[in-house]
Amino acid sequence: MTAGTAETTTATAGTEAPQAALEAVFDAAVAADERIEPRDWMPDAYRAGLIRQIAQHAHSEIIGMQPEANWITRAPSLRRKAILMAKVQDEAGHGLYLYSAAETLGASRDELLDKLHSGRQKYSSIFNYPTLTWADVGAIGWLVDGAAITNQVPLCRCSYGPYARAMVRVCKEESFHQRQGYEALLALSRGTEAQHAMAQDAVNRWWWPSLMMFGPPDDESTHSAQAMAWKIKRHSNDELRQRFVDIAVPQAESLGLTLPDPDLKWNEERGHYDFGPIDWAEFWDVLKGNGPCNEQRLNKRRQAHEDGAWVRDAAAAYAQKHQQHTGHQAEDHAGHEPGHDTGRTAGQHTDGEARA
Ligand code: BYC
Repeated sequence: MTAGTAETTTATAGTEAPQAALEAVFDAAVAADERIEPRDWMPDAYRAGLIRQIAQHAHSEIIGMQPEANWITRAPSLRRKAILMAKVQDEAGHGLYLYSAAETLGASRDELLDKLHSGRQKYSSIFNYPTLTWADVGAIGWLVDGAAITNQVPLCRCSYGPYARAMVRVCKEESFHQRQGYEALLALSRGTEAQHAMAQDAVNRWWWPSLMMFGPPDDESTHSAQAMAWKIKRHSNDELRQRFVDIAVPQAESLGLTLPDPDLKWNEERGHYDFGPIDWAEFWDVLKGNGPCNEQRLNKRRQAHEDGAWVRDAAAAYAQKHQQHTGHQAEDHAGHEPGHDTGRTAGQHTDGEARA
């Protein structure tokens, strides 16, 4: 929201304006394409819907590290290994921005992680498929990150400020990820016959799951209508899926690879590629937990969380110590007038605390 609108909201909230007045300010901000910020009034369902989507997105980023990390130790060269490590680290960073964005809505990170670990919140279906060969790393970069960019670039204009701003950096990094995947696949495609076949096999396996990433068809999408009215989503699932197909087909041609869909054909009238039916039964089954790797991914995530407990404990202890220290400092400043110091300066105090 603009400062003026935000002030209006705060003022109205302070005088306990009726719900309708608050809603009117919110609706006007959304209609004017202004950003809703954490301290602005927002409908409960808007807040809940955002927490759901942002949490699912954050979970996808950190679970998405697993299938790729699987290949770090076996990357075919030092260069490929360094690139892949950087990419997997980026995904952790994306998770961090997104959990932080969810926290601005009042969700606690512990609670969100607990929901992921107990299966009460989802992560993207795509990460329940295995990475069988090195070519899968290329296919994920090209197709999965390509689909992610198509979906996430419009999220940079999402009505909720912290989510939209997080997406700007995420998309820049995703572009690098997509290019590295394309380049890795191109090297394989132009390599030996066996390498070419490996690249083709990976594309065959990742194509359909990548199309499923965009979510169910519009007529089965429960959240789209409201999310689009609130400008959280700017395009429907089917629109973005089509956009992705249109981008991917010529790229596959330049890669010298084919896409595993006999119905894929340019439709002059529509100005888009037609494509064959998606196996939605498989999609819903994966969401229910029955994909090839659901169990493995969640188990590994729970284990990583347990293994990281000491880091969280150490960080919490450090924060507490720091808090006590700043508390002492504040007391010192409050208790002593300038010029009436006891001789212990704040600097000395800090040093002492730090070594304690
Ligand atoms: N997988 O009403 P709908 C990445 C669920 S990370 C699982 O259309 P919505 C990367 C949906 O949650 C990529 N579940 O939902 C990371 C809902 O169930 P609930 C992740 C899905 O939210 C690391 C139900 O189906 N990207 O690229 O309007 C390494 C009905 O769906 C999926 C994001 O999260 C799915 N694919 O639209 C490499 C982007 N699709 O919650 C790469 C942000 C749907 O009612 N999210 N469901 O139980 C979005 O844009 C939207 O949430 C979606 C779904 C388009 C995904």
